[in-house]
Amino acid sequence: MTRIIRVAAAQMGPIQRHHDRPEVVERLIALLREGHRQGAELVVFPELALTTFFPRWFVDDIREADHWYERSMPSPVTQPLFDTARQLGVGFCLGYAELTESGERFNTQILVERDGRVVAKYRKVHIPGHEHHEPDRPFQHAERYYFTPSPEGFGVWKAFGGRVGMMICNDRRWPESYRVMGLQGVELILCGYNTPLHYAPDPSQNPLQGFHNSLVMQSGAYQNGTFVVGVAKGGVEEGVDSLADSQIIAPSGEVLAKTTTNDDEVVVANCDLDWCYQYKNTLFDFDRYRRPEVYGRITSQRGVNLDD
Ligand code: CDT
Repeated sequence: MTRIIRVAAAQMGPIQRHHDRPEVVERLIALLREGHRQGAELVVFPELALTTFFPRWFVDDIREADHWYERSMPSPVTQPLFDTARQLGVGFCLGYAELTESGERFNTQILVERDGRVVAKYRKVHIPGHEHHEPDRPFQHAERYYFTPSPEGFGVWKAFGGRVGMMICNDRRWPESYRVMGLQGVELILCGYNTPLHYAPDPSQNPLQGFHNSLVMQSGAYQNGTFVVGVAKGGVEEGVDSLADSQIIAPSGEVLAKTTTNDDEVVVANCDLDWCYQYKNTLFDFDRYRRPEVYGRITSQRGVNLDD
């Protein structure tokens, strides 16, 4: 029995501030239908796929930002996406800002099975950017003001006939994200992102954004014997240009499909989950070759220690 799942990376172009939720949900449904037309059983949307990337602005009182967050999922406005997906028998992965009943704010992604069940919720672990307004920047990246880092970490769920994990944007730059899932046998990692091309703390990195994006996801896929699906919200959103380059990567590290525009665009690939074992059972046979007894610093220490 093969375990081939056809996956779609449903890249989005910009969502401007004045684009309301119903309009955005219509775009998501159009992308979902396009994924289905191309034979996909799973359609992956970007990080914060329902709104503009609002952490580029500060508000004095965070409650002024409540309208960017979802209090339930599905909600009346997102229900048509869930209904269409169930009718088509297509699952999806969706990123959005979550405001919990107890008032916590997370950067969240959910995984919905082909029968419409929400099978998993992941909340972003690595929250990049800054907490306070930095007037010298051309735009803000205030995720650390708007989101609490997840205390739950990285899970892996049985879904779509395999073992599926999720991460969100900045998580993809950290090898620990992949490895924690790799140690749970992950076969397919789904990752939405919003990556501005301008990086204020070190603009020499600006021309390398596409290179770094591919570098980390291809390495993470190869070193853990897993597929990785990275999906952007790209293009010029509220004057900020963001990386597109959505891609589907094999356990070999090879790119199977990649977008060519920075707008709404769907690319698909057949992901044979058994391919993972050519890596998991050979070079990256963790049980045989890993040396956790000498990796203690990875979990006991956060920053660099120069005193030892
Ligand atoms: N959304 C997100 O995590 N973006 C970051 C931008 C760089 S940090 C300001 C990223 O890692 O792509």
